[in-house]
Amino acid sequence: MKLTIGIEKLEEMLSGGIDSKSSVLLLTDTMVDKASFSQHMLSARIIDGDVGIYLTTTKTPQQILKNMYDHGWESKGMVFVDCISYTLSRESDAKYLMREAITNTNAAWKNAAELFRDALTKTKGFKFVVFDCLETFMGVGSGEIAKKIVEWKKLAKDTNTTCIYLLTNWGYKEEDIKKICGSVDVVVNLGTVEKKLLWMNYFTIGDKPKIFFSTTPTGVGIYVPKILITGPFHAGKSSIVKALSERAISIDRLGTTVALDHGYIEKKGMVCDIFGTPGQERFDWILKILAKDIWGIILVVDSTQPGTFGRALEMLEEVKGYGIPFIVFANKQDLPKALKPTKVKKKLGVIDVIGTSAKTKQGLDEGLKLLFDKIFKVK
Ligand SMILES: Nc1nc2c(ncn2[C@@H]2O[C@H](COP(=O)(O)OP(=O)(O)OP(=O)(O)O)[C@@H](O)[C@H]2O)c(=O)[nH]1
Ligand SMILES: [Mg+2]
Repeated sequence: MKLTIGIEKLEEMLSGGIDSKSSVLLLTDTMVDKASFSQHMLSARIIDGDVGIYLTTTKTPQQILKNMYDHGWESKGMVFVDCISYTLSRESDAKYLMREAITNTNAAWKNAAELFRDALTKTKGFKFVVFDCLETFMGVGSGEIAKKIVEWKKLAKDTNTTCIYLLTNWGYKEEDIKKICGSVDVVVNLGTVEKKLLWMNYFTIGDKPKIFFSTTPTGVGIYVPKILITGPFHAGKSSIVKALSERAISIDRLGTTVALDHGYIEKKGMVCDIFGTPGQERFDWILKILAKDIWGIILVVDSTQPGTFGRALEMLEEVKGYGIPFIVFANKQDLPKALKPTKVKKKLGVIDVIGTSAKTKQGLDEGLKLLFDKIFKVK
């Protein structure tokens, strides 16, 4: 059975979700907040009825609950295996509390492993477990850790448990990483790349494409740094940027854009910055500047003005580099004279046309999602 985990693109990569009762390793670079990533998944599982179990070696249960609360994630009924409070001399009412200093790796590992086994066997129902994190115990050796994970894999099957293990690669030997990767069912890589002085986090499995993400106050969202929105004069670009965005600014004079629109979008697992161009020809020189480093294009046309479609295609040519995904918004569908999207599609001769209205917000979210899907083809 496939389990939903609240991160759609990752579910697609896993052919519909994480396999129930499987063991997954989140193997991450040093600059990724792997704990938040896994807590987002955990929240989705708790909402779906699983019991969440969280083994922690670095943050106290209170800190974890606060992080989850701040993001609006569900943490109801979570069971903690607390391997840190004792070391920090903090009070803890965790159900499973390690009474061994984390600094004594061998003893701590033994104790943590016992508590982990206890938590899995004694907690009733379907369980989703986050083991945060393995690197605390790397001192006992990768072979020992891999051996235990294999043992727990069997235990997980017998106790209806799905396990997520977190491991940051602090430059361990390749053979050590290989051993641990070999002990789980799936390895999800969380990484970071630098693009134009912007550090971006991604996840991927094997040699599948990298999906960029951002952990925002509302959770893990698939991240596109720059989408361009262009189209003829008065097609509705600025209105669409406003309608789609959490925050938006337009640099307009007398009701027309003279420089650009900027909006920040954060919705339904999607995060992006969107840049709108002016529509008037006298500003076409700005188009080329705004079109730098874009990941996708939304071409907006006014569906009541088929006379402007030629200009729309010219503008698309102007900004479209080779292979950049684009879609067309056949805007102003709320107006009675608007051509239907199928008609607009025929006239323009392009594939993806969505009927939209900046007034009623019809089609805007679907259109954006379609563009995201084109940008991140994972299948
Ligand atoms: N009925 C209707 N009116 C719209 C819609 N979208 C935009 N408008 C109106 O169309 C006019 C132009 O909208 P803008 O959003 O400024 O268009 P623009 O493409 O940014 O225009 P320029 O920057 O001048 O090229 C405004 O009066 C909007 O209120 C829509 O979906 N339906
Ligand atoms: Mg405008």
